[in-house]
Amino acid sequence: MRVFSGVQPTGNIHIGNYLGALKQFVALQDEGDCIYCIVDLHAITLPKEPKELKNHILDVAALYSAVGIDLKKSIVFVQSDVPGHAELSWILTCSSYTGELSRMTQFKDKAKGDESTPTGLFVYPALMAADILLYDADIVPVGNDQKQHIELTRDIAIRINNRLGDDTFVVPAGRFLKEGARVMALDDPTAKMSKSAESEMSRISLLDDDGKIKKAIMRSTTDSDGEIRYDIENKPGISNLLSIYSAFSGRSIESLEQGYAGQGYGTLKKDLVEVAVDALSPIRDRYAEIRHSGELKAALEDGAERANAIAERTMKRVRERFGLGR
Ligand code: AQP
Repeated sequence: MRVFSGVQPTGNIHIGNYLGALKQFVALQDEGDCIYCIVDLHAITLPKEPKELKNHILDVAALYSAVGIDLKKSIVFVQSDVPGHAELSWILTCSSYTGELSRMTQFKDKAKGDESTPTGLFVYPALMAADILLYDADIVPVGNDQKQHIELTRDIAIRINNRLGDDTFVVPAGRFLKEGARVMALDDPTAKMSKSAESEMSRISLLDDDGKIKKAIMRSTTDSDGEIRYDIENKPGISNLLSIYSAFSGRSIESLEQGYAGQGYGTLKKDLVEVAVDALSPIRDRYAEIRHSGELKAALEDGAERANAIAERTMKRVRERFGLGR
């Protein structure tokens, strides 16, 4: 089984990215051949300060290792080190429809109908499809927000396979977790926790210190009825805290509801601070060890070589099927 996924090097990697995606990346290493990318070409769909981007690329690589991705076992690499992503992205762009791209909710949310929206944001899903199809991936571990993009990837792959042969692309499947697949903002539990939200209190970044973790959880938005119960519709704040607790600790929501029955929100929040700090402090330590090491740079070089070898095999097949080249 081949596994592929990626994270954008846009800074502020948070517990939503961790609980929705990175935790799966680690677990799947025992089940298949894993390829984990730092998708820097995706990051420039909105303008980025070049020096910052370069730093964030190494930050994500170090975080991959810090959360438990084995840099020798899995292939970890930077997207722009493999030219096949951009080439296949163009080919897939030509096989996608403007109608289906216009329906992508992430595009609609970010573009908001503004005519000066970068075109890259519009064709982003074709690049994401290229990332996945380039490696003949069977499984793509991601958060719920990527469901629509995975569906589109499958549609494009099937469309091309129907035209050019069933074995042109492997049709991938998304993999989503039960708890953690959609972590909401702590200060507004109706919005997704995101790297780009202005308020620092909306998220917990993986490198936040214990004080910041405590502040964000203790100040998180809840409700006034005082009952610890999972109910997304009516109690989004408490439901979000229960989900995060469950994803960090492995305890089911039901067992948390029973365990906290009759107790106040303050107790739940205090315990969650402890659970989060216990989970995140070893990640911070490992990150500090590896971030500026030669080991990390060597791993990315090796990863680029191994990824390129697979990508080039796919591109040969794809160019042939499309009749490209001499
Ligand atoms: N809130 C979330 N809950 C669960 N999973 C999440 N993911 C993102 N946010 C949540 C998952 O993390 C992986 C990497 O995400 P990405 O780097 O590709 O960027 P994104 O989805 O655009 O992340 P953000 O934080 O929301 O960034 P901005 O603010 O820039 O848009 C993906 O698997 C994603 O599903």
